[in-house]
Amino acid sequence: MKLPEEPLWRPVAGAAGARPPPPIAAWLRPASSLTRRLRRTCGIGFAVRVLSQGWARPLPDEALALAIAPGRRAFVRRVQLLCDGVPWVFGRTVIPASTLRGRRRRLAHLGETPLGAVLFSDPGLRRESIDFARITPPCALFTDAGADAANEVWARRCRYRLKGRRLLVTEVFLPAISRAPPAESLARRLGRHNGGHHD
Ligand code: VNL
Repeated sequence: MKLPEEPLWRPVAGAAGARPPPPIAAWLRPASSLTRRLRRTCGIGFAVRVLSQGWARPLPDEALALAIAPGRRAFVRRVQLLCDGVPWVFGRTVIPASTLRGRRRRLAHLGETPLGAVLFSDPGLRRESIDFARITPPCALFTDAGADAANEVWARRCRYRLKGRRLLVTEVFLPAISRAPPAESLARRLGRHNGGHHD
């Protein structure tokens, strides 16, 4: 059963009735690396701010998605993706201890390096699923994302496997990103093409 603190994750954005506003829908689409898309839109004003990283209790729906036993800790990294100092995206990555083996241990030592730089260069990476949700209070993720000034925000959540071992990457699109120029049209105007990565 879903608790009121838990988002209703679905494989299609807006499947439950409420639809994401068009500017947000464009960002939710997994057309390319989000970091790359943000860099292209924001230019040199793009930055990653690490809010926290370390061993913590995953949220109940995260534990479920990753088959982590209740009460078990995982590596949780929380970041803001900023444009000119304004948070556009809240990123939350949950990595079970069993995934952080061998050379994947470096995922726990990213520091200010964007996750995508390491994740998407890993040849063992497969995207297993993608889900979308409208996030409203009293969702724990709403509070965690610092979305208090909004009534609702939209998020997508990708579950990946690295050589069979899971991790979960959640991106919450904050209100300020609605005022950004649409990423796709900008890219088209510049005549650039994306090569395939998803994040
Ligand atoms: C990070 C970078 C996380 C880009 C993201 O989503 C992201 C990170 C969770 O560096 O942790 O889209």
